[in-house]
Amino acid sequence: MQQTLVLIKPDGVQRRLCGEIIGRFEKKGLRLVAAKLVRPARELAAKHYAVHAGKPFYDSLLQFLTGGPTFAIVLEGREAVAVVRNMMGSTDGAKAPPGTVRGDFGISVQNNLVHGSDSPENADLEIGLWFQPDELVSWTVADQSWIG
Ligand code: IDP
Ligand code: MG
Repeated sequence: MQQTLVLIKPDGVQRRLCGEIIGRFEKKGLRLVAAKLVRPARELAAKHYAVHAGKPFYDSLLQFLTGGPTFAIVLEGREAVAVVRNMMGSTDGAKAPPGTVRGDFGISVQNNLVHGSDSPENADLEIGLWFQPDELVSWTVADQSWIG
């Protein structure tokens, strides 16, 4: 079953939106397989956002991500990567449609509440950055056959 890495970024934690955001993903049918509050070191933040190294917003982005606790979670489910990306909304909160996390709660480009892996391959890489293998818990949802 597909897995994806979700980060509730420091602005989401500071704004006490962890429960709201995780609740949306749970109600959709995704299941939690790992979760922890992390204050990432710059090295972890730099690896996570390595693809953006050299861009004008890169330094500010690393300062943002290392500036407070982040809630890191792994979610599992059918098409988990695409489902989370759709529910997040586009990068800029001012443009993200209502009904999405960024569209409902954010208006900033950088401080946009949530990260979700953008492909199954990157999900595997990112899960490996943020979690040890034994931190992922495999479990069966009792009503799985009703959810799909
Ligand atoms: P994504 O999170 O929607 O996949 P990316 O383009 O991968 O967006 O950018 C990673 C993160 O970098 C964004 O979520 C946002 O926090 C930040 N970011 C992206 N573009 C800008 C920008 O133009 N200015 C400031 N921050 C940005
Ligand atoms: Mg991205």
